[in-house]
Amino acid sequence: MKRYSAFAIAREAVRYHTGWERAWRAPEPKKKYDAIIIGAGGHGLATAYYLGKNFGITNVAILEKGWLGGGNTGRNTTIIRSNYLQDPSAALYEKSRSLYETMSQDLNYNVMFSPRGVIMLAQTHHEVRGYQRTAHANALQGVQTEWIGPQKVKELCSIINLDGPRYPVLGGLWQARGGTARHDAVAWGYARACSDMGMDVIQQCEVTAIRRDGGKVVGVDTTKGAIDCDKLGIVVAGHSGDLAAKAGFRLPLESVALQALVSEPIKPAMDVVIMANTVHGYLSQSDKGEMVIGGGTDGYNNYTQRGSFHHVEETVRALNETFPMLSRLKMLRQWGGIVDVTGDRSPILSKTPVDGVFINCGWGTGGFKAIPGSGWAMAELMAKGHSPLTDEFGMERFIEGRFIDESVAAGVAH
Ligand code: FAD
Ligand code: PYC
Repeated sequence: MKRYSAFAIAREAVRYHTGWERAWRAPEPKKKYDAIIIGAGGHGLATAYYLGKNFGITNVAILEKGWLGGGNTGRNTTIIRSNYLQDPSAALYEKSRSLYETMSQDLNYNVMFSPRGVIMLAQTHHEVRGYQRTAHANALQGVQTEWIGPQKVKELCSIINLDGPRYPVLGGLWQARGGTARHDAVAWGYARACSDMGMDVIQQCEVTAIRRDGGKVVGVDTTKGAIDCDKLGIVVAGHSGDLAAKAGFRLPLESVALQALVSEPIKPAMDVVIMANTVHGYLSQSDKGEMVIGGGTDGYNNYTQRGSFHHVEETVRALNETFPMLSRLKMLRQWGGIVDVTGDRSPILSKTPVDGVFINCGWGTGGFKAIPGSGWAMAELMAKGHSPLTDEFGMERFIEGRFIDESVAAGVAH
């Protein structure tokens, strides 16, 4: 793989850009791999990347039924933060946030990580107490966050109306090194690095069955034929229940649509990310100038991967109270993704009842921020059978009643 650099741009500029090579190969599947990952979203690709980088396992295929990054990874509002409450979550999300800091250099691919800072607004006394508690927990966990008052919120975000009639802004939980990254660049960067290590990223290849010999996985059937493997990682977000059923076990998950929209582009108006969880919406401004706005999940389970108009209306109506200038903007487009939600709003990174099958799912509305950390941890789990970052996130916790409750930190209404 030729490295991307300022020198490469200059070189290609003088030869009319004829020397760029394909970012990743488009191979046909081999008969057998040491490991197969189902799902070329961020989590699947990151898992494969760290299998190669950290454990030297490169005889790997990543199978994707559509196009890589075409699931939730390419549909989210790109918010990155690690201000969770419970210790196992803080460890995992902070590992992930710290990997985002150096991801562009590590992958030699500009993922446009922008640590512009994230505020989670408190607009009720209940939220004030909740976020102050999180700030204290984060201090003990070594995660840098702070509680800030309303005036500081206004300094950081001048378009905010502090004195809303129903929900005045009472302060916020501020994470200065939270922010955003370009979501599809994250998928593309990992895919290019995996391909460069000799792994096969195979698109348009749907897994239709999981084959077992007794209690052990031996391979998968796909729309491109049967492929054998020693280990299998299921990393398919909203389709996790479906794939688990193919392997012969059940998951404590629900799949629901979550949606977002962008406004027409405007001049720079805000340079932080805001999550306003009481009026319910989250927003940031993209580099192109669009206001990127997200809402809550649909109130019923579905696999439709599209938005619904009543959510757009509810989200924008509620946000207008706190951000009145939004009422003057036109909506440019909206979309949805299918997110996989667990009862405690924490992910599942786990061995499964089938020997050799591992599952990474349940990131729900908040897994973009977790991509590198999750990939790092899942690779360790698949390579060594255990990872300190995944120990608490096994699926047996739902039988044992050992929940990792992150319903406040999730920030999105379910
Ligand atoms: P995906 O990216 O969905 O990848 C799974 C892949 O598996 C898909 O490409 C799918 O096609 C493939 N697949 C499924 N079945 C099969 C099969 N049988 N064979 C082969 N391939 C298969 N998170 C944040 O942290 N911050 C945010 O701001 C944020 N905002 C969001 C806003 C919206 C509107 C949505 C929908 C989500 C948001 N999220 C956010 C959540 C985040 O996007 C997801 O948690 C994350 O992208 C999940 O990544 P993934 O790799 O697990 O799944
Ligand atoms: O988890 O930070 C998050 C998030 C923001 C928008 C959707 N999820």
